[in-house]
Amino acid sequence: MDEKILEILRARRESFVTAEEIGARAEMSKTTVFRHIHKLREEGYDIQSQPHGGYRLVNIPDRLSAQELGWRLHTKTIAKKILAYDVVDSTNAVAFALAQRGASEHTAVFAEGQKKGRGRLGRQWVSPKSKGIYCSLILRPKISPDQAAIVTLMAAVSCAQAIRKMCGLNALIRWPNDILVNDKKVCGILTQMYVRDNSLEFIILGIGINVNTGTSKLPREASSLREECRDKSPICRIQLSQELLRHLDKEYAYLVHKGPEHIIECWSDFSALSGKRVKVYLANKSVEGQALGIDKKGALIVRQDNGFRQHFLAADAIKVR
Ligand code: BT5
Repeated sequence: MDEKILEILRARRESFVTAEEIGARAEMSKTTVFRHIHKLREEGYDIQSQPHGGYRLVNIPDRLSAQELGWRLHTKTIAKKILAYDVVDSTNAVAFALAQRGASEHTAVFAEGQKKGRGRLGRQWVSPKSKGIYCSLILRPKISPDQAAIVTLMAAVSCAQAIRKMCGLNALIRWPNDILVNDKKVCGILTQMYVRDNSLEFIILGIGINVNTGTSKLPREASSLREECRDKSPICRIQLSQELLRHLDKEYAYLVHKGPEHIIECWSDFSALSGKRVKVYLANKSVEGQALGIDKKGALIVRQDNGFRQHFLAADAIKVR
């Protein structure tokens, strides 16, 4: 019911809508309209009222609710079903448990904050409440486990596109899973897969973006989009999330229907490493050379000084100055 009232108010944001009109359109009594308006205000909706003039929606709360995230999202696959939580341990853990119980690939899990946000290899992802975007998508692509790395790159391309479009910042991808602005990490991606009998059952694609986070809360080499914007004014997390979900929807459709070529092409436009001298860190050694690009599986191709080329599917890589 709240949704119906919001729909009516949103459609006429420039003028007031009377309680009678809302009641008639939402098929409820005026008293019920009053009750719902009161509830919406308690949830943080700024609804202006005029005696006998009705109601006008002035502002929506800065909260990643399923209702706001799904409002006119119009994606085909990604986030058709949105679950939004206040604080969880990790959205990846929530999505993983849901996927194991059969949740569809339309499912997206969002949280305002995370107590045990995860990075790769048991690292931590700092997730202050109500400042960032923390979300995990359940994906069930029909690919083999050794092709799954390309999904991380698909997400990285989508994140870079969304950040550039919404914030006008020069977002670049540091292979495999970081988004940098002005050489500082503003976003990280954690892809986890579940494999049974050598076949990929599902992927949990976790994305963390520092949106309005103050730098004091972040590691030294990190920043947030707000901090990197010239005017430093708050960025609407709902709009940015929607932008991201739409890019993911488009890129994911390309990937599953047409293969990885489009991602590889886009990736090189956004790459912070292509053509640069890099150092690739593996579990017990590091390799230096020139980054040439990525292959069809999403592996980073590096030419060492002796001319030898290596393809790295999973590692950490940094630019060497
Ligand atoms: C990542 O790992 O960058 C993956 C981060 C994925 C986070 C999302 S949030 C939603 C979903 N649910 C989860 O639990 N996780 C995903 P990695 O490349 O291993 O980088 C981790 C390193 O980044 C840490 O060791 C820190 O140095 C640094 N770091 C931690 N928090 C950060 C932050 N908020 N911003 C930038 N850097 C951070």
